[in-house]
Amino acid sequence: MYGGGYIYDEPNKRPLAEQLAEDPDKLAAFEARIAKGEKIEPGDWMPSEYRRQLIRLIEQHAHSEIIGALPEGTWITRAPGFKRKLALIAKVQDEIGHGQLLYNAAETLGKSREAMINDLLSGKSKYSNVFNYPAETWADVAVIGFLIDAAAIVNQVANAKGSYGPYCRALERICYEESFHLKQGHDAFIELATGTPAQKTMVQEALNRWWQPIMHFFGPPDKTSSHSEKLMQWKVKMASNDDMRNQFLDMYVPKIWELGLSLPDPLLRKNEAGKWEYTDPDWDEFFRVINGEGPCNEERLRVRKWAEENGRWVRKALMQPSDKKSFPVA
Ligand code: BYC
Repeated sequence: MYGGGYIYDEPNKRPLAEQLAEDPDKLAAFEARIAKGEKIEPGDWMPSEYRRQLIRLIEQHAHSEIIGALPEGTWITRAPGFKRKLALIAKVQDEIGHGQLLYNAAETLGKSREAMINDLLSGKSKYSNVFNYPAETWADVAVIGFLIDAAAIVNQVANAKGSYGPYCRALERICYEESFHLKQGHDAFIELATGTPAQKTMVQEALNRWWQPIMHFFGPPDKTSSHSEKLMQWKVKMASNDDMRNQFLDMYVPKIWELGLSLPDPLLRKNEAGKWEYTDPDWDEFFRVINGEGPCNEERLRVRKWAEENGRWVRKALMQPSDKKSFPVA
């Protein structure tokens, strides 16, 4: 474990209305800046609840990138052919890079990297539900690269226009790279979907396995989402969970159907008002998975702990004063 701690105030447990009442003039000026579309920067005054929410959300996002590298990472040595291996190595490296960018953005709010990693490893912090499922076949990697990256792009393109400068700038850069990931996932997906009968079966089965976790990816329905209202008012989230889910369905369901594949939901259809209707995914499963009881939660954290412990000597070496870093000259 790292030894660092919080350098920002511990999450305020007082009711939100009470916290916000503490400085109504500053709060009004802050909200007016957000309403005008200005970016809030690290040194600016912000309500403690805005800071706390941003830390929670950006930190979870950073953990999702780092843990999200694991299901695909296990396929690097088994990807079919040299070019697919190269592309997958590059993608997995990018995801780790996204984690670094996001940890940096969260650090600007006053929580140390060490504290964030400790909270991930102890199970205190959440990360995206989707990475707690196994990538059983190469087709699972294609589904992740195509549809999970697509879902992430829908969320990130919207939130890149949000109110907190460092998070928005990190998201913009991430979106450029994610659009390449989407292309490589789409390419692998199409190759399987238009391939031999065995390949088509493999991708259909992967799609069936991943559909529910993908529907969960955008978060619980708006009526039960605990943070959305305030985060949307403060322009941290630029669309609600249900609106993002709808946008994703609108963009990607037709692409899946065009390839002759089906989705495991007999009720899935677009209604006359242009909204997608679907069977409500199993939200009890979602909450079990995000609270540590998914099929791979234990394994994911075990691998991260191993990496932290075995990388400790590298971090220690990097922290040495620079005169001790150079190799001795004979
Ligand atoms: N997974 O009030 P709500 C990638 C939690 S990585 C887990 O609606 P919020 C990639 C939520 O935290 C990119 N937990 O929450 C990487 C809250 O619990 P707490 C991943 C979830 O935050 C490698 C509770 O449920 N993208 O693409 O307003 C390879 C109530 O929910 C999830 C991001 O991380 C979930 N899916 O909205 C390939 C985007 N959903 O904290 C690809 C950043 C909800 O109260 N995150 N919860 O205990 C967000 O935009 C928002 O956090 C969400 C949820 C829209 C996901």
